[in-house]
Amino acid sequence: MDKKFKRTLVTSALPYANGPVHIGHLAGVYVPADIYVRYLRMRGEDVLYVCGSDEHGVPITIKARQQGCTPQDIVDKYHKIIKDSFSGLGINFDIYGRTSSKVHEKNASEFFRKLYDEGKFITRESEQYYDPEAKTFLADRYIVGTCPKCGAEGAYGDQCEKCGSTLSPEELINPKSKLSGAEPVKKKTSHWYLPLDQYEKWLSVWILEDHKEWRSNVYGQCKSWIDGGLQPRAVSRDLDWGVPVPVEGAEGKVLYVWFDAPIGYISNTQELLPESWDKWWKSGDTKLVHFIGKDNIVFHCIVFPSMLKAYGDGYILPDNVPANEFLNLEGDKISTSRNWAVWAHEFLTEFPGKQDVMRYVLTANAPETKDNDFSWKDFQARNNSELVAIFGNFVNRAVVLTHKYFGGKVPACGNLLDIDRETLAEIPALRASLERNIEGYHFREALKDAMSIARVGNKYISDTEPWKVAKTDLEHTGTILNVCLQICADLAIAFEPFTPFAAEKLRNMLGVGINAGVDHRKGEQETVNTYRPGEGAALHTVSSADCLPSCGVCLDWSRLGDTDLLPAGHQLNQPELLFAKIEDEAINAQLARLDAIRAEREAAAKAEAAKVVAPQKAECTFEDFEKMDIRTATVLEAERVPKTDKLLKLTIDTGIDKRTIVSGIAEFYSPEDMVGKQICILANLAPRKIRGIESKGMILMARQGDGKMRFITPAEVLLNGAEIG
Ligand code: B3M
Ligand code: ZN
Repeated sequence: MDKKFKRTLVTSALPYANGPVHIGHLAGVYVPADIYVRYLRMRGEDVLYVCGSDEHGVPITIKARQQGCTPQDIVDKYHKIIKDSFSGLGINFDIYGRTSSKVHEKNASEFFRKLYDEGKFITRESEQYYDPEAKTFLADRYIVGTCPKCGAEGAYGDQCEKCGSTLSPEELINPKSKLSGAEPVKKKTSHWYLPLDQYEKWLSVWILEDHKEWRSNVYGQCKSWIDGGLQPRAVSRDLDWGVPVPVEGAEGKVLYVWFDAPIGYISNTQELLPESWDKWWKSGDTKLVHFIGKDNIVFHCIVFPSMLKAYGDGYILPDNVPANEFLNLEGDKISTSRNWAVWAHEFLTEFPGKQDVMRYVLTANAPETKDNDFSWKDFQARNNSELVAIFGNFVNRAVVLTHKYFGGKVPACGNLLDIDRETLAEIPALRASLERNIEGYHFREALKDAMSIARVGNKYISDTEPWKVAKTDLEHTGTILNVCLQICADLAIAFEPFTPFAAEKLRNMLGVGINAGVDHRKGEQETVNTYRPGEGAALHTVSSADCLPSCGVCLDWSRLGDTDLLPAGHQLNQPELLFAKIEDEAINAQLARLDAIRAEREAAAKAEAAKVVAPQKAECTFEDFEKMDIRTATVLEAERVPKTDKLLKLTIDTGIDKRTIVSGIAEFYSPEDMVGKQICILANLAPRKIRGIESKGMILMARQGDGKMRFITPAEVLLNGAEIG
């Protein structure tokens, strides 16, 4: 770590407690942050990992209304689901708090009050939409109407989910309140604003000059905000769910969710470490890193830093904000409202024991520089041909052969041949690259480095064929297996940040523990994870004083790449498979679920399209109309026009004559459907040759917005040739 820092405070975005978390959240924020934190802990750094639920904001009140319960019921429900999902996936926060806690309410309230007292806000009166029936101001999300951009119904006052356009409520056509259905009216209200324009110069130096090393997506977004000129931003809302604005005369107003949520990072730290929290937030030697998704960049790089700057009192600013782009699912944008997602809690029940596979796949495909795609086939392939076939296969061969030839005891390392030496020499270089990549927030590349260690091992055991050497030279077999087992121990260290469950399983097999570093989950008391022989599991949480003396073989990041991690004679435990193959059935079930959702969505979209009514055509005169000879006729014969999908050739009786019309209705009617039907035709349309057939006239059809067509027939059968007009 950079010398100027003594400790690292890592936060990951507080998920809204209005729904479960999905793989997009995991890939974008929580898995990379967890890798980073586990790595730093193993390196012996003092690190604190803080997160929690974001329990305010309008979507939560909307959900509560939809489900006929209170916002508190909603956040209680989802806080638990989200928290359990994270722990199921091995996301090891030091604390997972919540912004509806008392500590947070007090904290956010005091934060606002200090800025208010010091005159750091401006107030502005504005006209906001108000529901005259429900007698309440309406947040943008509470107003729905027709999208001015794409014409979709049900667009929200801030966004159209159909076409993705950002909107303001003023732009909606036919705006209606979601609460009462009433037409909203404008009403005056006043709010507090943080004058971001006053921080523009400072932000420009701090970010654009001093943080050129930030990821280009983050830097680029900040630059375009700053270049575009910053505007004062409202920090309060007319709403009854949130932290009340702590000012006289502010009844019915709460802090804007994006004002209180980032303060939640501080509140959660206080909750965990009531005595020492400020060491983490107010010392210049703390490195603060925010892991977020790209839609949160402005809040974490511009708004929250301006809040902290305005507050003063020694608050530190982020050293980096490694924001990820978005993860798509099977080629489509993940969407909560369309249920197009893989939900973490469902994954955990449908794929028990496969947490590491998900962590691995999400890291291998992490959307670090651009949006990326998750597909179930790729999930299966990466498991079967990487985790199982390379990592798992190598470890299994090494441990099984050690049991076969040496009773499960690590054999001595004898004379090394070139291939042995060269193989061992590859590890330190991979370790250096892995470290560089994690410290530079390049987790995909770091995972490749870790995987390269497994590839090196797998290639080595295949090339040296210890099972053949054993027939003639048991001593050299021992040397080969010694090398393999040292690499297994390297893997047990290197994969701990990425696939902690498999790493633990591997350490159990090897009969070793690991110094997984200090964590703060037990509050002020510092704890260390390590292994004590005879107790079975490879990870124990003990106080640092108890750890080392009773520890058997204890791996440590600092020894990754050493060639004597496992001493000769050390007893291994029985082999277990690290990873199991994932069969087609499991994958097909997921694909079928998604197909069903897609089919449902397409049907709904079609039904929606059907409703679109074509606009009226340009005016015509009665004389124009009179030129058209429209009359009744009956279909006598019908056949498909060969080599076409759309055309029927019809012989019809027009009352005047019998003639042929070629019509593009084969998509909707078979020849049998048409024979004997009375239809209406435009008789005097100039004849045209279609596919070599002369067509005289046109059948009148009604066409819906989705393209569906039906022929027109009189209300009761008439004589052929009856004029229509
Ligand atoms: N809850 C938005 C989100 O989940 C928001 C993050 C808050 S971080 C302080 O995308
Ligand atoms: Zn739209």
